[in-house]
Amino acid sequence: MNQKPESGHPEQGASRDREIVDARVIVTCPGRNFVTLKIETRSGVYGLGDATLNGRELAVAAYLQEHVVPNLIGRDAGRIEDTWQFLYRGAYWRRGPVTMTAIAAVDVALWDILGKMAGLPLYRLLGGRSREGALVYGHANGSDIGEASEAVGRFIEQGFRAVRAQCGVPGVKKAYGISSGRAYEPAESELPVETVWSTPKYLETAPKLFERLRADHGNDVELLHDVHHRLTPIEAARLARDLEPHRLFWLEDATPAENQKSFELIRKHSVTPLAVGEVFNSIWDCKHLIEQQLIDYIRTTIVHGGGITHVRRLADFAALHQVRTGFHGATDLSPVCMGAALHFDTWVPNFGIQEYMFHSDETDAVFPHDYVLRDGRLYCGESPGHGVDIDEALAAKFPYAPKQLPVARLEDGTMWDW
Ligand code: CS2
Ligand code: MG
Repeated sequence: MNQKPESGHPEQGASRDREIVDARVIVTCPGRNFVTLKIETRSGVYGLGDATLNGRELAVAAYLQEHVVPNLIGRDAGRIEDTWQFLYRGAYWRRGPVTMTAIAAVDVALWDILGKMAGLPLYRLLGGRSREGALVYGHANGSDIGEASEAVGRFIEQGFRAVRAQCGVPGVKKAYGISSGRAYEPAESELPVETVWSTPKYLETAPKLFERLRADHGNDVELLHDVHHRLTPIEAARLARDLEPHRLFWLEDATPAENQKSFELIRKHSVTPLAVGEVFNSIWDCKHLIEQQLIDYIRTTIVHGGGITHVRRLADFAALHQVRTGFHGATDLSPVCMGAALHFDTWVPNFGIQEYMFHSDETDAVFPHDYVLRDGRLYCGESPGHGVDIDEALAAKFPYAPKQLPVARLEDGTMWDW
C-alpha cells in the first residue's frame, strides 16, 4: 500500500514531499460536536477533512483512528483516487454512514493538500468556476404561522433569496425544525428527547403556512419545506398537491427513501419539486430515484457521501437526468464541509441551491474560513485548497460532550421517524 516511486522516476522528489507522515482525529465541541481529520505531509503541508456524523461522532472517530489512519502513514497524498478506492474496496464492508463519512474526511483532506501544493483553490482543480456565488437558503421558523412569517421576513431583509420555512403545529408540542432559541439543529441531550407527532394535525397546518407566506411576502422569494421523513407515500402525495399553488422551490424528505418506488406515487399526484438525500451516503442510494427522475434535487453532501471524489460522480450522474444539487448544510456539518461544498457548488454545472445555517461564533472561531455570505449567496474564497483551517489550541478548550438527536412517537406511543 505504500507506493514507492521507481528509482529515477521524475516525480520522486515531489512524491517524497507528498508522503503522509501524520494523520490525527480532532474532536471538539464549540457549541456542538465536530470531528476533523488532519493529514500532514513530509513537506509540512496539511489538509483537513470533516468527519462529523451528528449523534454518532465517536463511531467515525474510532473508525478513522483504528482502521484508517494506520493505512495512511507512508502513503502518497497525491494519490487521491487510489486512496479512495483502497478505503472503499479494501474495507470489504461497503457503504454506510460511518464508513463513507470516514472516507470523505480522508478524501477532502487530500484534495485540500493537493490545492495547497498546487497553490490553487479547490474549485479550480475541479474544472473552474461555473458561477460567481452559490444561491443559499436560510432556516426560518416560528412557534406558529405568524411567527414563522415574521422570521421569513427577517431573512428577506438580510438579503436571502430563498428561505426554508417550518412552524409549530397546534396540538403538537415540539415540531421538527422549531428553534428553542439557539442555532438549530438539535442533538440536545445525552439520551434522545422524546417528541410526539401527529400527521393529521401537521397536514392541516403546512399548506396554511405557505398560503400565508405567499400572501405576506409575494412570489419572488423561493420557499422550501422539510417534512423530515414523516409522511407515508400517499400522505406525502397529498401534501405535495396541497402545496402546489404556493410554488415551492422544493419539498424535502416527504417520505423515507428506503422504498424508492414510493416516490412514483408522489410524482403521480403533484408537480411540486422534490429533494431527497441528506441521509444517503453513496451513488447507489439515489441511483433509482435519479434514473427514474423521481426527484429534482439531490441533497447528499461531501461529508456523508464519501468526499469530493464520490460526490462528483454522483453529481455527474444526476446531471444526465437533469437532477440538480442541493447540498445538506445544517449546523451539524462543520465549516470544513461547508468550505469544500462551496468550492464544489462553484464548479458543479448542475448546481441548484446550498443549505446554509449560521454556525455559532465559537464554531467560526475554531474553524477560521474564507467563505463569505453576500446578497443571499455564499462565495468561496481564493486561498489554496478549501480555505478552512482549524485552531487546535482553541478546539482543545471545547471537549466532546455526548449528545443524541431526538426521537418521535405517534400520539398512541408508536415509534415514528423523527
Ligand atoms: C435537516 C438536518 O437541514 C436539514 O434539512 O434535515 O438538519 C438534519 O435534521 C440534521 O442534519 C440531523 O443531524
Ligand atoms: Mg432535511
